[in-house]
Amino acid sequence: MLPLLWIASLIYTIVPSVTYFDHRHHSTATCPGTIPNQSNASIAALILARGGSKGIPLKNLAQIDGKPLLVRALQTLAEFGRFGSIWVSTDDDRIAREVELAFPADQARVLVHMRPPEQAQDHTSSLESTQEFLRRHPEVTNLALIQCTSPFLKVKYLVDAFERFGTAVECVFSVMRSFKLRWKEAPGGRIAPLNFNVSRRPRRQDWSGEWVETGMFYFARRALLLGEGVFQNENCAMVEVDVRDALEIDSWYDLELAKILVQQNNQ
Ligand SMILES: *[C@@H]1O[C@H](CO)[C@@H](O)[C@H](O)[C@H]1NC(C)=O
Ligand SMILES: CC(=O)N[C@H]1CO[C@H](CO)[C@@H](O)[C@@H]1O
Repeated sequence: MLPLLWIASLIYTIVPSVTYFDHRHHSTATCPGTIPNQSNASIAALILARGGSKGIPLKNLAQIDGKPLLVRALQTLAEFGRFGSIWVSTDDDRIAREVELAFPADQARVLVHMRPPEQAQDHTSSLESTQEFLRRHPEVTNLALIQCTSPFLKVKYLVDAFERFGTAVECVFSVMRSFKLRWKEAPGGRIAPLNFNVSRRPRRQDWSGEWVETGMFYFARRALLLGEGVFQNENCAMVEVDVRDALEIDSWYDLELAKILVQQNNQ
């Protein structure tokens, strides 16, 4: 099964017939027979899906509404339709097969990048895995790391991210607004408020809150990821995700909660 994917990937590289985002016209266009250009217009989407997840085993294939998290995210990316290419980087044949099953290779809508096992350890960071992908794919100049553990990824957030990424910023990532009052442990066994003054406890309507990363996606330019070795800097833009869409699947509890939300048609 896998060599088929590699061949498909090779054909895709030589004779791409891809839908890419034409930034000048803010429209999608198919461009058969030409190599996708190297400009900001083309953004590759990447999902990192290693086999050996902690907490929930094979978490990327955990199902919500009868569909693996990974497939759910890929379908949203395909529906969005403006990525130059959509990739899954994995070390695991089961995950590669699942992708092939959901997206037959002849359609070449989703491609699999098999990464070496030493690049998929518990201590391997998302940044390292992303850099490994970029080194193997010199044609990719802009990358959107998408996390399939955020099951309520929606097309509207991707539209927002694309518009903000444009040419002016080097990175875009998803956040939600938080009104939580935070505390820290201070020296001498004392405690101290982190983001408010106890004499003037803010009411919700008195302040605009704070931004908290949701981990749903991180768009960044190749130079930022490989040159500076970071996903974010001060030139980033943020996309606000509704708190109800911000759930991240880390534990069984999160997974059950996501199933309930889907069943109740809230999502
Ligand atoms: C908190 O607010 C009180 C009352 O306005 C003020 O006197 C105090 O200096 C403030 N504390 C800090 C740490 O800003
Ligand atoms: C290839 C290309 O056009 N890259 C540009 C993408 O946008 C950034 C930020 O504006 C520029 O610095 C790059 O030159």
